[in-house]
Amino acid sequence: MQRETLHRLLRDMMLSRVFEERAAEEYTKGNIVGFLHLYPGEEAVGVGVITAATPSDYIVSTYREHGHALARGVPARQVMAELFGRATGMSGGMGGSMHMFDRERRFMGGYAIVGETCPIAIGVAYSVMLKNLPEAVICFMGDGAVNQGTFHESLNMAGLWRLPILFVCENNHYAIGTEIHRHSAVPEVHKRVAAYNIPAEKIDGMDVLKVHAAAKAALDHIRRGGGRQFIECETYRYRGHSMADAGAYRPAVEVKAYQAIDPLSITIRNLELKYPTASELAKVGTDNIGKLTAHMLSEGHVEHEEIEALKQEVQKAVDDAVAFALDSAQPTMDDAWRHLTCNRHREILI
Ligand SMILES: Cc1ncc(C[n+]2csc(CCOP(=O)(O)OP(=O)(O)O)c2C)c(N)n1
Ligand SMILES: [Mg+2]
Repeated sequence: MQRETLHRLLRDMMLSRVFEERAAEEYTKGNIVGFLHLYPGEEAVGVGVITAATPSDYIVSTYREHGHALARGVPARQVMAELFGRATGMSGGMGGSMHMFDRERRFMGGYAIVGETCPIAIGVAYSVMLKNLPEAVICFMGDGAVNQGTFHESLNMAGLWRLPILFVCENNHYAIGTEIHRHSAVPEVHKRVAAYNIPAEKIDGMDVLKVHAAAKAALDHIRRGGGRQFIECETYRYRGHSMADAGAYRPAVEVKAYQAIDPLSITIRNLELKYPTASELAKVGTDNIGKLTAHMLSEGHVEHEEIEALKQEVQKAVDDAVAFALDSAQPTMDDAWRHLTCNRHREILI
């Protein structure tokens, strides 16, 4: 892999991590209200997949999408301002955390309803197929979505019509507090996908290089006309489901095992640490950012000083994003009306 791509992967994961931890702080200060679902721990999935996309591919995301938007190149200022509900936010301050949208970047939204991304992505993919363009649609969903009717109906259509779509299941093993083996008769998501004639693979979602390689291969295949692909990325979220959830249903060692081995010390600064044993660590694997940094250092793709510089760069971008959001105006009532369409005179529109 090219040095430039490796640096982008590392930067985007670090930016996502620092951005999200700062969003948590701003939420506790009352600057962000409503639901806030954060992404620490899962960066390798979003960043690995989105960096494999071309600008002409589409992305349909969930409510845990801030890191996805950042990886797609939306400036941190616009993402933070949206969380703050300001007019300068990427959805004009009217979407908030769960409804980020950027048409120019083909970021076709975050969605609050579990399983909602699937039929929306199918619609986009159907339009790409009709136009016969070498473009792909990326559809994210969580493991909690896989028992929704929309998931199965969408997979059936994608398999039947060989739509140009890459489904990415972010399997963090939990749907809020319910572990996957408690809600799915067959917890191996990729195995269920076989029923719809869709090639599916399970990937280590804590390893950004593996995610990137799998997504790139799948997207190339789709753009060449091969149609529908599915990857299940096994990952982990360090925090609770949302800021309203302390995540007390998970064994402490399961969470701390990941946090303790994070060399950037970004997620752990406010936590009392109890280091897990080596055998406990072996069971849960290695932190995603740590894995990539270790690889890049050992292969000579990056120097320690560059990592420090990168940390400072992302910290500056996030500080700047918060200052920008605080400085921005709230949307007005006129702004709210501007986005509503009402066919008062009952004209025939189509
Ligand atoms: C149709 C529907 N049912 C229930 C909810 C409430 N809800 C919000 S998030 C969530 C869990 C989803 O878990 P998962 O898909 O694994 O995503 P994760 O939060 O782990 O990223 C539920 C049940 C919802 N938003 N939509
Ligand atoms: Mg989940």
